[in-house]
Amino acid sequence: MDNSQKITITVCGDGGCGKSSITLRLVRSQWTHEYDPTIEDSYSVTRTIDGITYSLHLTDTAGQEEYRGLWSASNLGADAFLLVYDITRGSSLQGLEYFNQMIEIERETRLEQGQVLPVCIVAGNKCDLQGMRQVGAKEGLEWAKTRGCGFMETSAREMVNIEETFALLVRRVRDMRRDHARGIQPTLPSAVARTQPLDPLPVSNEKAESVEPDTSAPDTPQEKPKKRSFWSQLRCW
Ligand SMILES: Nc1nc2c(ncn2[C@@H]2O[C@H](COP(=O)(O)OP(=O)(O)OP(=O)(O)O)[C@@H](O)[C@H]2O)c(=O)[nH]1
Ligand SMILES: [Mg+2]
Repeated sequence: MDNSQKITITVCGDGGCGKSSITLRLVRSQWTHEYDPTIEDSYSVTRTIDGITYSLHLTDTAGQEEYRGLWSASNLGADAFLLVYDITRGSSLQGLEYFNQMIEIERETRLEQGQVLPVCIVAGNKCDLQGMRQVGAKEGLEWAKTRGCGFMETSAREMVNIEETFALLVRRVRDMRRDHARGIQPTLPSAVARTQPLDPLPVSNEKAESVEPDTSAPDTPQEKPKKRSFWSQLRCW
């Protein structure tokens, strides 16, 4: 019998920001330089987080404007949204506004219907390309925070913060479901899915840009580091 808990995730963002690369890194540990615009692809993967097995169903959506009309309504019904931008392209962060507005409407509809609210995590991808950075980590963090989203900088290429981003997302969905079951329903996006502050991770060799840890809504994966060298590269909120 399958006892895993199902979580549906819609991955969205502008064309070329790395949605497919992040998704493929999670589901297949696969990396490709080739750029092949996605129309829409779905994947399933299992992860055990804090002792619970989750079946993650990911939809890698189309970022290119010409394919966006194919965005299906079911994408909006997801438990969680991963909003991806490219730190080397400022317009890709602005592009997330389009998706966030759709999610806002969805959030209000679910609130009215007494359903569990969706979780949003923003991923500032391509953080390996430090020399080409256009969006500071602080700017990305602020964007995410003011919209009630969690935030991570990622590199699909260097495989930085990929598992951690999905672990953060799963924990937020778990907390959201638990609060909903207890009758605790957040009323404002900014009040959504806050987790308790944790001490910031020690950082020595940073791939992601440094930002003063924010004590109001930081999110740090709680799983024990497997490899010190890997964790020393991480910075997350
Ligand atoms: N340096 C670097 N390149 C990346 C990273 N992630 C993706 N890329 C590259 O960026 C390009 C676009 O990546 P995709 O994953 O196809 O982007 P996408 O968001 O799925 O694009 P659409 O399907 O068109 O919406 C590819 O050439 C990738 O190799 C990253 O973390 N670092
Ligand atoms: Mg794609």
